[in-house]
Amino acid sequence: MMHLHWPRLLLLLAVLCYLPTSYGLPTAGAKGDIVYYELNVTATSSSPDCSSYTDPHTIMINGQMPAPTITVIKGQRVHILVRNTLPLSSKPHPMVQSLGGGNTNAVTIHYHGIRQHGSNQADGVPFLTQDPILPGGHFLYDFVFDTPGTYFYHAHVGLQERSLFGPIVVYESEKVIPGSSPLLTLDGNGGPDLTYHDERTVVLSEWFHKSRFAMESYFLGGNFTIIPEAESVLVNGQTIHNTSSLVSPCRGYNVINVEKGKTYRIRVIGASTFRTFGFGIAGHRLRIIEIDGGLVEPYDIDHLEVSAGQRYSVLVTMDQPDGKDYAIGTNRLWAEGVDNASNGWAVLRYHDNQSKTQRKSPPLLTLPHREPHLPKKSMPYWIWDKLEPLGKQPDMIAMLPKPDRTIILNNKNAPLGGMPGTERFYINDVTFMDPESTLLAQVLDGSRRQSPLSIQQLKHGYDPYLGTYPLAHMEVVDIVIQNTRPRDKPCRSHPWHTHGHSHYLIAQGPGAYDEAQHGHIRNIPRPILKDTTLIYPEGGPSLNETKNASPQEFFKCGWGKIRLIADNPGMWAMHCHNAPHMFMGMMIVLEESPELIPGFIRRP
Ligand SMILES: [Cu+2]
Repeated sequence: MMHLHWPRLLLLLAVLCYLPTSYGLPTAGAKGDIVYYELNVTATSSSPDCSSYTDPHTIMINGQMPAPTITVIKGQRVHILVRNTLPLSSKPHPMVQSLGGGNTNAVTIHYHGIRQHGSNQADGVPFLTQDPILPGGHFLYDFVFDTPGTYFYHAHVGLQERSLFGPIVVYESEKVIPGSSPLLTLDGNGGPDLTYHDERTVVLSEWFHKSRFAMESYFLGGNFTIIPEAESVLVNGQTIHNTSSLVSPCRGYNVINVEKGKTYRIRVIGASTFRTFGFGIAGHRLRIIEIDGGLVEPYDIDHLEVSAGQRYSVLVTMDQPDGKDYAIGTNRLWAEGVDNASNGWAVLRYHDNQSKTQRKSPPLLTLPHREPHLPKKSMPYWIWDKLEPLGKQPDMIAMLPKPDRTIILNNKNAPLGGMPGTERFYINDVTFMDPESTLLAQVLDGSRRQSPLSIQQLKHGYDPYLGTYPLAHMEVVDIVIQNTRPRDKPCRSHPWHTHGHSHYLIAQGPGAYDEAQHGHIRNIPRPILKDTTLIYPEGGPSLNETKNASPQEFFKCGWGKIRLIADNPGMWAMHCHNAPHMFMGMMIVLEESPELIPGFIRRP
């Protein structure tokens, strides 16, 4: 374990006092009672976009998509019993199986953005923190929702998360539960108090006209060309694929009812599995107040950039003429060579007194004419350098000790072992494969191997003996995520997600990261804590300049640097939240102070 000097440790402890409560000791049972949830994983026939395509085996929770919302108050300990009621009959594709893919009906559920401080065993990553739950089996997730904000839960096996996802709302206190009082007020942390009347949730997801099984086989098989776009973009599990050929039954567009004059906290959840979306509401400004669970200084804008895994809360005041519908729309961002239009629409409906008395409205099949302002072009770095934490919080980055190390993650995509027609994603030349047995179980039963290498000896932070990126307890690490592209393919964007920790995005830039040249750069003035960061495709040579290069050459095209504190012993995934990329190997394991795990995690 790394040696920490006492003054340095004290400084770090002082800093941690300012961080969200998850950085303290685990707060098991802090509220006394445990809240129980039961989630039944089901396969249901589904056609949510009014098209002729029906998926006979859509994996959901209790037959619902989005899955039921989990609502708790900060500090609540939960027992979530997940039952896998899927049939046993599904057989893994031989190709997929031999390549380590998870194309079975086994499931795990991950609670995205929940830090699981002291509860690594409840993080829901197959073969890292638990064995997958087989059909007929069940698993009890026991943990504390210790940080308020907007989160979601989703399956973490193969591409199951494309239909198995549901919102998580962790309230800051009893006082902001909708209905508890006419006005809900968030503590401004010495800055502005944030006040609203009620809240709504908007979940963005994608719907493919191809079975999960077929797509998983395609991604890992030998006839891969490109990752296909979703046929439909769903808003709260609904949309219309093609308005000129409606197939019934059709639920139409999702309608979100609001009242004129009121302000709503709208929680926007990026549960897509591939694309980043622009999001806006016609005629309304969005005031961003929360990102990935952290409150930020209010920032007014007409659209959001929502990548897979990202969440926002925006305050929206209903200040437009009453009795009308306003379109909620999306478009595709960072979609190289693809039409950026999306069919993901919904409607914000001001209901005056007259419509309030209607018991049930028929499915909404047409949209209002006026469209939201969505960005015409994808904008590198968006507004990430303009956001700052809410209120008078100290500059956390200035207070933290200097980072102990910089880990470099060089990403690339290339055929598997040079086999034409295959494609894998590699981090530092390693494509992720499921370990042979669950890593956390190895730690707990004492069989986990020890590396002969010290952390200082590792190239780019990777330990080839362990197959992981080891972290020492309370280390402050910078992680540079470097995009690259092959000579003949455009650069891609990647939304990177850290399990078990939120992180600060502290710098980003085009082309290649060079430690000597860029090591000191801090171009995010007031970094915010978040758990998903989009690494933008930007800079580097043009396609024309590289077309005659060797197929073995890769060209650096954009980077981001995040900082995190290794304060949570466990086996943590860190991966691109683009599910096909992750499925094709774009994932690493942070093996964090394994010697402390047995004494640190709370086991039921
Ligand atoms: Cu990716």
